[in-house]
Formats: sequence, C-alpha cells, structure tokens
Amino acid sequence: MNGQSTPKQWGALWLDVNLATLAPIVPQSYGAIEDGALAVKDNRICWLGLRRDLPGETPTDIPIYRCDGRWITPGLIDCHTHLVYGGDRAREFELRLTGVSYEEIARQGGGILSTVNATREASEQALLDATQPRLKALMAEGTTTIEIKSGYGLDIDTEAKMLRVARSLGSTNPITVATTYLGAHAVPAEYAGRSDDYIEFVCSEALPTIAKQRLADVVDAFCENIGFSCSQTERVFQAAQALGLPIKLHAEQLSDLGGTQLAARYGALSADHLEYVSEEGVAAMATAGVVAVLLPGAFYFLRESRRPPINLFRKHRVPMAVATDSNPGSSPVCSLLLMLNMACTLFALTPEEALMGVTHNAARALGMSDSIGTLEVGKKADFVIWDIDHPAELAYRFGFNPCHQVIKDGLTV
Ligand code: DI6
Ligand code: FE
Repeated sequence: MNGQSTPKQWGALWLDVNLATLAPIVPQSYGAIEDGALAVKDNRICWLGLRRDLPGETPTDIPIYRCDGRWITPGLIDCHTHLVYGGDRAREFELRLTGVSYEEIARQGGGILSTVNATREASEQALLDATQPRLKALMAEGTTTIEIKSGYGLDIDTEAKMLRVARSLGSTNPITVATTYLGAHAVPAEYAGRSDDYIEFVCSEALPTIAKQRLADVVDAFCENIGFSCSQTERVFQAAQALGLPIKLHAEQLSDLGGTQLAARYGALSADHLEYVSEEGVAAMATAGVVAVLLPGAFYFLRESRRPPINLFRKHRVPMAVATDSNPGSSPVCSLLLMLNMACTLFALTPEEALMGVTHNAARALGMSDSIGTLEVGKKADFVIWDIDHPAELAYRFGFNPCHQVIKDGLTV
C-alpha cells in the first residue's frame, strides 16, 4: 500500500480484523485483506495491510482495539435521499393500493405537491425533529455520509429552509451531509400550467440565491413526463454550471426521455433511477464517466416491473451505486442495508457489486471518492465494524443489523 506510515505516527490501531477495503488496488473480491490491521492518525487512515506485515514493534502508548475477527468496511454512503420533508403519504399509499397510479396521483396535484404543502407549513425546528429519527436509523446501520436533496419547497424560502436543516443535521450528528438543490422537482401550484416560467424562476432567482448562501453542493432535476422536459432540464444544467455547481439527474425512472444522454453531455456526476434507459444512454454514461445510481426501494414501493439494465451497465463498465432514495412518496425507507439486499434480489447485482454501490461507487456519485468510499491510506477514517463472518452477509440478511461499531473521523461513535 502506498504512503504507509510508521507506528510512531499512529494514533490508534485496530487488530484481529478482516478488511473489506473495496479498493481496486487490492485484487481479492471485496478488496479483502483477511487477518489485517488498520491504523488511524487524527481523522485519516494511515496504515493498513496484513497483520503479519505490521512494521516494527506494536506501539504500547496508543489505543489498540481488538475486533475478534469481525469485518471492517468503509463507512456506508447513501448518495441519493430526500430525507428532509414534512408530513407523510400513508393515505396516498392506501390509494395506490386500490389501483390509482403514482403518476395519476401526481397529475391530480397530490404526490410530490402534497409533501410540498406539508413542508412549506413546517417550521425549521419541526423539519429537524421529523428528520432526525430517519437519519438516526440510517446511521445505526453504518451510514457515515449522506446526500440530502431539497425539492419539497419549490419556493426560495422553503428550499433554503430544507437545505439549512440538512446542513444542520450534518453539524450535529456524526455524519457528513452533502446537499443537493432540486428546485426542478415539480411545478408548484402557483406556477400551474407555466412550467417554463417556473424553470426561469429556478434558473434566474432561486438557484443563484441558494448558491450565494452556499446551501447546495450539487444541482439535480427530475426529467420525466410528470417532471421536466430535456430542454427545461438543460436550462437548469446551464444555470448550475454558470455558478460552478456540479450536476446530477433523476433520469428515465418512468419513461425514456433521453435525460441520461443530456446528463452525460453536461458531465453529470450521476444519473439516477434509470429503469427505462436505452443502450445509447448507457454508452453515453460510460463515455462521460457518469455513475448509475440504482434505487431499488422506489422500484419496489411503486411495484414497478421494468428493471434498470444491469447487464448493459456491466457491458459498458458504468459504475453502479445503490441508494435509498428515502422520500415520503416512492421510497419511505430508512435502511441502506435493505437496499443492498434488494439490489441483489430485485436487480440481480452480486453482493460485492451492491457493497461497492454503497461505498466506492456512491463516493464517486457524490464526487467525493478522493476522501471516502474505500479503506485506503490517506482516506478519511470513516469505517464500520460488523459482526459478520463474510462481507456477503451484509446483502444476504434483511431486517437485521449486524453493525457492531461505527468510527467517524477516526472517533468511535
Ligand atoms: N423521483 C423519486 O423517486 C422521488 N422524486 C423523484 O423525482 C419521489 C418524490 C415523491 O414522490 O415525493
Ligand atoms: Fe429521488
């Protein structure tokens, strides 16, 4: 391993442990190093490898944690969520079960717009209080980085309120929060029938205000029949790039509009959902280095039958990430481990691909792979100790949490 330090420079050491590094430079599956050791200095990993390769004397003046043969993985990364929102949509769930479709409900002004009403009405404190338990559930399963989108405010004040709540959750919890402005999520009631005017407002007023307040790290849009067209999405991308903000896209979830090719042309970090993406779209992603973010929770909860083309992603070597899409309408889930299982059972990913999808490839989808996503020297000391005998267990069980301990920024949570 490159850049390994000497024991004198270490701050803490983990022994009796197997490492699923997920690092491409380790050739074993899962990047596994069995009977390994890992050392941390401050908030960074400063040594890892086989225990028998530990250099010199084991230091006696630093904390040494013996892990009884447990496994360590990188901290999990949920790279696509709408975690901050007011209210819930349980009644809409009942309605859908009588046969009314998700799109029909959206067209009748329910769906996303009903959450917009509830989110506009909620105070900042109420939103914080509603979101904290959802975040806690994700953290309890070893999530150390999460992306949180706006998009249930649509007006400037409520979008800013949502993003402040997201930022504040990141500063009061042992988790890194990456924020995304999703102003182009739906057309708000005050712009009904005037979607171009709404996009103009997003590009010339809302986005510049949000950017000036440094509330968003990335800009996203919902390119869909019940969302925005490709040309409207393109205007949002141009406005984002003019402000120096990276982009990503909800693309091809319910139909194929070609949003993926557009996202690729603009160098998006990721295209997300992708059930209906064509091979041209996949090829464009490969060329532009766009990550495919798979959201099995939404596929499951909307009882979709069309799966994202996993074999095409493999064929074109498009990196696949997996996330919860946690939101009140299409994926009210707060378990990333369950998404690992569903990515395998519903989309036929291998457990290794699924784990890669919530670590290394999720970091790429957030543009953060320099600092997180694998166990490697120099990366942040965000990792999870699991009570498992093999990494495949993380995808194998469901409704069970084998998380033993979470280390965030080098510190035990
Ligand atoms: N696609 C989704 O799955 C979420 N947003 C989006 O654009 C669902 C949002 C919702 O139904 O509240
Ligand atoms: Fe989403």
